[in-house]
Amino acid sequence: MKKVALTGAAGQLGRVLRKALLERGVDLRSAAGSKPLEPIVDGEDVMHGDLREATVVDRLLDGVDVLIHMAGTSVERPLPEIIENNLRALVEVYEGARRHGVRRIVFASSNHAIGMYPVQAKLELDCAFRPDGFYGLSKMWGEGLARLYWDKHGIETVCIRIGSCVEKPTEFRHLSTWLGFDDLMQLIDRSINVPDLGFEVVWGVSANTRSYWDNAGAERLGYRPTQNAEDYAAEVLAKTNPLDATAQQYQGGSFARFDFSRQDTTPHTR
Ligand code: 15L
Repeated sequence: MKKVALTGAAGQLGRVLRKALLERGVDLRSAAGSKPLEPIVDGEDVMHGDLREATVVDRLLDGVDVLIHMAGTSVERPLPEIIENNLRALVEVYEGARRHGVRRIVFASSNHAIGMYPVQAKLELDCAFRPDGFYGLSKMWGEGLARLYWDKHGIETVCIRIGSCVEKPTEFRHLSTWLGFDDLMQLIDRSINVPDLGFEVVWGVSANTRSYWDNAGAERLGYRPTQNAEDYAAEVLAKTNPLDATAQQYQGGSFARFDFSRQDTTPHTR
């Protein structure tokens, strides 16, 4: 059986993944950042520590086949924090994967790597990056790092460009960006188990009628989403859209709106 490690286990998605993977009987090591994790099953393999430290990464990756890397800053923050958590720590993780012969990493990328596209655009997987802030920029960099370690060191990565992974859609943008938990688990399961993936990028999105993203090109992964945000449309459309007029024009929503200084707020066409 494969040994799987999960970073960011105390985070919003990490908590969902940790519980669901344990329930599925995965041989899991869960890692948190500064605070120790309370075991949720007897004898659970848990740890915590700062991933910028090689000794912590060594503990994380010892005997591991696949790493699910969810740790890092997950929202827009000042650049120094992003650099430490999403750039430096990621290099340490990939270097650790080299040292320990980890075969595959599942990297939590984000839709914010392309958040400055207009909501009318339907994006393929090979679209150009249009990050909507330093956070989105760090995810673009992370995808580049993953590509480098595949090409130079043969470490496989699946980059999942996660949309809005919440229990159910609660606002208008989610009708396009939602990733339901069942679909998240299917994506993770495929990412762990499909053989010979090499380097793969996939939109982490459910089968939403209004999706901005097209997963043609990621067929090797065999991801077949079963959830659709449209099932919640009536509920969502009865509410006021929380985004202002600028944010509503961009796929990244409020992240695109943040620190926006152009007078003309319409998305650039080139
Ligand atoms: C993300 O990348 C964030 O981590 C999450 O908090 C959400 O904002 C999500 O994107 C989203 O775009 O809804």
